Amino acid sequence: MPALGIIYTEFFVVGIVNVVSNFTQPDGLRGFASTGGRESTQPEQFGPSYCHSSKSPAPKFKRNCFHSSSMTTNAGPEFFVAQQKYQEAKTPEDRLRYLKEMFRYAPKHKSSENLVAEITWKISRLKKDIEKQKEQAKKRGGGHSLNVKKEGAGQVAIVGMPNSGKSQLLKTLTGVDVEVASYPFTTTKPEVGMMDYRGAKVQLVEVPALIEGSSHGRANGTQLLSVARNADAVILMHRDDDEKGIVVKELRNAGIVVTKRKPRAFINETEFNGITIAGKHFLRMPEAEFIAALKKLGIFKASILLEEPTNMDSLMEALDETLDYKNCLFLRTSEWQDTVELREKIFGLLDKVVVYTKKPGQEADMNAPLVLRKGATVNDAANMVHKDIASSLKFAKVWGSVKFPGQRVAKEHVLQNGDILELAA
Ligand SMILES: Nc1nc2c(ncn2[C@@H]2O[C@H](COP(=O)(O)OP(=O)(O)OP(=O)(O)O)[C@@H](O)[C@H]2O)c(=O)[nH]1
Ligand SMILES: [Mg+2]
Repeated sequence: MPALGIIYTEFFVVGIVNVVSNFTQPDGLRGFASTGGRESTQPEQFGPSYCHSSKSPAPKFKRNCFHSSSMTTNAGPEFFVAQQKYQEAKTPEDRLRYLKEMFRYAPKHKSSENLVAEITWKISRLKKDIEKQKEQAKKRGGGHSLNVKKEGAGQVAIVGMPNSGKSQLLKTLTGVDVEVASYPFTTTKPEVGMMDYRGAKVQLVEVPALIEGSSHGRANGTQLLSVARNADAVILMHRDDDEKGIVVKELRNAGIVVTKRKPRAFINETEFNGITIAGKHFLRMPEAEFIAALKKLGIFKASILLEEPTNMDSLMEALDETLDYKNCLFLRTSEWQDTVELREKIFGLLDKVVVYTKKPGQEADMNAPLVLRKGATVNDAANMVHKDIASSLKFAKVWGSVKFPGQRVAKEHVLQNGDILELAA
């Protein structure tokens, strides 16, 4: 116990020293990379007390400085250790690791919201930088990708831990001849099959098994997760809730969010000073606090559009360009059957509809539907058939989602899944 006490005291001292010396640390992390110089033009906007020493002259903003670091006085010793390591880190990957630790140990109460938001933001920017670097390295010829070229109406990745039944699902739904076996890691490369859904073809890709640590590169994890990231949607196979939790976590660590959809908050940088908010009634924190927090992130010129209840956390998530939100179907091994409903759910992940076309006086071809995005209109469908048909369209009739069969509809009429459409040009 005494030994622990000493260690704790040391950490605490490191913490205090660290907070005071924060301003003097050199580092290259950008506060808000795309804001083009806002940091240095508005130094007085940032946290006053810890970003410069009282002896130093003009308080010049340092990019590594945590503007919200006055909050760190409430943090535990682990936070300060992580912050120290972050400031000493030499590589972007190390900086990211210690930022994540700082996030883990940052106090999570109301008064530290800005600090947490700032760390989240820095993590987001750094991840993006790292990804960009990786992309550039790939273009220069380094590394190889396992990504599968997309075909059909859309691509759905089947992910899960070993033996969760991924191959069984792929085989059943697509008829492709993949090995199903009781030993783990049977599938060693992405396996592909095409699933029929009412005449449309959905590409299913079995991603070789993910495990705990895949997101840190274990068992080829980085490449496997990039296959999932490349897909339009995900099916997550699991034998129990523990497996489900592990895979969700690994996906999340790789920037793939499957448990919620992207928050509907949008930010546009503008030419003019000031922050305007449309949809203020959705704001779930005092406006002044919200704007102050944005300014601390270096955002001074922006118009913000809120389309659902939004707090600082959800805004940060919406702004985080490194996150990829994907529709996901959670399937438990043994608890599914090859039914129309299952195929419908899988197709539904793509946010698309199938629409069959017919010529006047003829039957519709039910084997070759148009695949349109949800919300598409008669005009969109006509354009997909042929531009000339769209421009010379006289009228259109719909069977299916309308009040009576063969009802005449306008060009702007929104088509529903399974509709039959007659275009008269
Ligand atoms: N009872 C039952 N067994 C299943 C089901 N799906 C798969 N299995 C069995 O579970 C084992 C693993 O199935 P696979 O489909 O090969 O699992 P996988 O997720 O592709 O495994 P890896 O490729 O090794 O990651 C096999 O012995 C299957 O027969 C299911 O729905 N019900
Ligand atoms: Mg398999």
